[in-house]
Amino acid sequence: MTNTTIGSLEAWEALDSRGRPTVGCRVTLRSGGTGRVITPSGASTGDFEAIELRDRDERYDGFGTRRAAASLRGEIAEAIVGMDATDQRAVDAAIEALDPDPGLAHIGGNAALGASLAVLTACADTLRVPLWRMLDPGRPPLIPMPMVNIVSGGAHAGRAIDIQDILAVPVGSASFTEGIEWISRVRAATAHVLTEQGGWAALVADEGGLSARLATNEAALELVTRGIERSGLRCGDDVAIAIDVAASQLVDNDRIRLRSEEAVLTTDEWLDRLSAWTQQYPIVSIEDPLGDDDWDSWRSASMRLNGIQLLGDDLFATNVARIEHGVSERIANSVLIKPNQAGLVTRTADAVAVAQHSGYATVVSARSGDTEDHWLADLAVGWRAGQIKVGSTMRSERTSKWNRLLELEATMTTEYAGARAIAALESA
Ligand code: 2PG
Ligand code: MG
Repeated sequence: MTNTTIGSLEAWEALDSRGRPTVGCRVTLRSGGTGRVITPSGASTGDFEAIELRDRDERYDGFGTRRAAASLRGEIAEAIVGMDATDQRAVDAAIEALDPDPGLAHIGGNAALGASLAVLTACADTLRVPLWRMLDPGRPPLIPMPMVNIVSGGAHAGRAIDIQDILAVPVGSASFTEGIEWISRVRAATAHVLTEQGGWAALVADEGGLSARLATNEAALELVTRGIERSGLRCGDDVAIAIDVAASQLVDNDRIRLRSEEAVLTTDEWLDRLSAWTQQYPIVSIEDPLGDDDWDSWRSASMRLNGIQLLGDDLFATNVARIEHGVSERIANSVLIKPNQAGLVTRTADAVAVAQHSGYATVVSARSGDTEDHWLADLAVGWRAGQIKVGSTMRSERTSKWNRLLELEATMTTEYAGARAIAALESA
């Protein structure tokens, strides 16, 4: 038995930023070192991600996580207590072996990720190294380019508009610190423009972005573009726009239904509209423009939207096999990385590695229901993801990650990814 042997595991029901239950997990090693993690939870969840275990009883509208916490204290603890925490792959394999379902539905993807990440953080605590150093010790850290939510719609904002996120990316920033300051200016300026238009800028969506009931989806692009201009920064050169359509939420019989505009579009009509937007607005990245299993439409999108970062979230679901399939068919050019879609640290790391080896860009992402934890920032830095998306510049579950990155940039000599991290801009 060594210092890094897993000594005990505790678990409890906690709350996420939406006030919905999630799981907390604390792992203690024989050294006394601990790792404590509260897992995040999405709203626009795809069909191919790890499955959360929920109580489905009268508490919290069925969202309670007592069963997930019990799974951690019971079978997961039994499987991993006594193992060496530094062998993350073996620990994750032991957790995986408990569940015949690849989506981890029986033990709960939320429980599995809690244990897996708590083991990783307990190790960092015991070895007295920053968490990012545990990820890929062979490579130097890299501070990611932020992709920041400005206006929300879809499942994060009562479907005020259909597109889920209009985000700003500080493509011209020389450092993360400068980039975040620029985007704070853009958010404030966008709020002013919205107020002038008669909107109510005090309404904030799940990720801290503005939640405005605008007449059309395009009006949101227009609003953020005006916001960038109003901020005094150069539109397109200093700050560009990214969108997350989260189309799995909009697909209706092979078509895209835009409820806020009472329109139903074929894939071709929708792609026409998206390409027109890329001409009119400074858009550098489009996430999930189509349904999460519609590979044919994604193939057309990949041909039609070239020159843009085409980012697969629900499409790839942080799943190695799905990413490999996409790469072999030259679908999309970048992968959103969400640890709780994969359910285990090593599954997530493998997804990052496959994407990076294939020349795909990687964007590490928080969930719309997130927590005060900031391990996500370290994962992005250690894996050299290049980009990170955690919501707006406000609300503590968002700023905890930005603040960790500000801390890392201020306290060590590290490289900043900058705009070259964005797929399709690399060579520009
Ligand atoms: C997304 C995420 C984060 P959710 O779609 O990219 O913005 O949303 O966590 O609801 O899936
Ligand atoms: Mg998404």
